[in-house]
Amino acid sequence: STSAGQGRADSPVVVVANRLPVDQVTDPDGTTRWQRSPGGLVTALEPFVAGRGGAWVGWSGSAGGAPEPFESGGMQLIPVGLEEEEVDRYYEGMSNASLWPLYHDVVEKPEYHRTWWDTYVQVNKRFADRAAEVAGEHAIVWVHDYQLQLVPAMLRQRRPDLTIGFFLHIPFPPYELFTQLPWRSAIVEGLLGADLVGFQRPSAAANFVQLARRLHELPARGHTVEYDGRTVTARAFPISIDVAAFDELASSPEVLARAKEIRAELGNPERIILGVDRLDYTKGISVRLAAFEELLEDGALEAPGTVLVQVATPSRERVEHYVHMRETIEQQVGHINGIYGSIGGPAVHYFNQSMPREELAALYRAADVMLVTPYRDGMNLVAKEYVAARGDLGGALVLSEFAGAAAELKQAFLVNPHDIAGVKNQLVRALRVEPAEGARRMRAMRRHLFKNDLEHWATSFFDALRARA
Ligand code: GDG
Repeated sequence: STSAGQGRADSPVVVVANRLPVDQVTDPDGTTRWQRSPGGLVTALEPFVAGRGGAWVGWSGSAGGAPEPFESGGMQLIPVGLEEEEVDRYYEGMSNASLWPLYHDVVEKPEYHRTWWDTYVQVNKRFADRAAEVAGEHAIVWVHDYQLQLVPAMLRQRRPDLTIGFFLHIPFPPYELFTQLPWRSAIVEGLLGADLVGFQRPSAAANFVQLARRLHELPARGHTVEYDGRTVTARAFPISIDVAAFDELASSPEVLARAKEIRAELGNPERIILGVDRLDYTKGISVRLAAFEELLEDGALEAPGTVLVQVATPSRERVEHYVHMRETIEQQVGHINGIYGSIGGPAVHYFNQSMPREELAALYRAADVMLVTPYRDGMNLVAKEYVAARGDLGGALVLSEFAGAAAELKQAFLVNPHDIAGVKNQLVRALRVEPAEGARRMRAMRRHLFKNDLEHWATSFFDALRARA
C-alpha cells in the first residue's frame, strides 16, 4: 500500500551475491586482511546499503568454513562458507558448466548433473538462511545473478515481510533453450519468489514472462506475472559503469603519458586494434583472431604497421571448457605470429594476465579500434569503458549485435560475430573511419552513457523495488 511504501522508504537494504565485495589478501608478513574488490558494483551499491543496518551476504572466494561477520564501508559483511566440494559442484559445475553455457545460447554444450543441482539447492538455502537472519523487519533484499536463482523463493518462504528484488547479469534464454534444463520449473519458481526480476534487455524479461506463462500456465500480461496471489514484475534495467570516474581516469596525465608509452613500446604502429575480455568462450576471441589473420593474409592489413593487442584475463581455469578454449586461442596466436610476425615485431600481442585498471585505461586510450565480438553477452562493460575513456573523441568501437550494449551503443560498427566476412568489413571500415565521422559516433555514444551510468541503473532498480514495498 502507498502509506506502507512511504513508511519503508528508508528500510534497511541487504544485498545477496555469490561474492562478498571484498577479497582476502595475504601480506608479506603472512597476515591476512580484507581488501575491497575493484569492481564498480560495490561502489554503486554501497550508498544504498551503508548504515541503517544494511548488509551484504556473500562467499569469501576461498573454500572452507565461514569467517565471522565484520564491518566494511558502513556495511555488515556476512560471509557464507563453501566447502571444496560445494565450490566444485555449485560454482564451477552448476553455475559455470550448466547455467552459464545454457544462458549464452549453448555456445558450448551445457552439462547437467544431479549432484551439481543438489549442491546448488543446498548452497542457495545457505544464502537464503543467512539473508533471512540478517535482514531487519520489512527490509529490502536485492539478490544477484545466476548462481542464486532459488534464493528469492526460499527467502520469501522464510520472511514474507521482505521486499525482494533479483537482477540477472547475464542473458536469459528463450523458452526453446531454457526448457532443456532438467530443473527448469524449480528455477522459474525460485525467481518468482521476487517482487521484481530485472534483466539486461527487454527481450530477456519477455522470455521470462513467456516461460512463466507456458511452463507454469500462469496469468501473465505485459511485464507482469500473477503468482501465488502476488504480482511479479519482470523488466529491463541495463547495467552501466561509473562513466565520469572512467572518463576522469582515462584523461589523467599519468594515463595519457602511459598511452603514449604503450604506442612507443609497440613500435609506434600506425594502427592498434585492442581486445579486452575475461578468457571466456562467450566472448568470441577466436572470431577476432580469425578476422585479423584473414586480413593479413588478404594483404588488406600489414603487421607490424597494424597490431592486435589482446588482453585475456584468466578466468574459471578449473572448468574444462575453459582449458580447451585457452589452448585453441593460444595456438591461433602462435600461428598468426609464426607467419606474420618479425623479430621484435609480433602481429598479435597476447596477455593472459590481469592488468591494473590504469593500464586498461591507457590501452583504451592508445587503441584506434576496440574489437568486442561476443557470441552472446548480457551487457559487456568493456565496450562502455572504451567509450567512456575516449574523451578525445578518438578511436572506433566494433561491437557484436549479440552484446546487450549494442542496444544502447548504436553508433558503434555493429557486427554479427558468426559472419567473418562481415567482421572483416566492419573492422576495415573502423580502421579507416574519417576523424570527423569517428568523433560524431563517439560523441553520440558518450552522450548516451553519461545519462545512463551505474548510479542511474542502481537508482532505477531501487526505485522500482521500493515502489513494491
Ligand atoms: C558479466 C556479464 C555484464 C577485464 N579484464 C581486466 C579487467 N576486466 C574488467 C573489465 C570490465 C569487467 O572486467 C568485465 O565485464 P564485462 O561486462 O565485459 O563481462 P563479464 O565479466 O562477463 O560480466 C556481462 C556484467 O556481468 C555486468 O552485469 O556486462 O555481460 O557477462 O569492467 O574492465 N579489469 C582489470 N584488469 C583486467 O585485466 N582491472
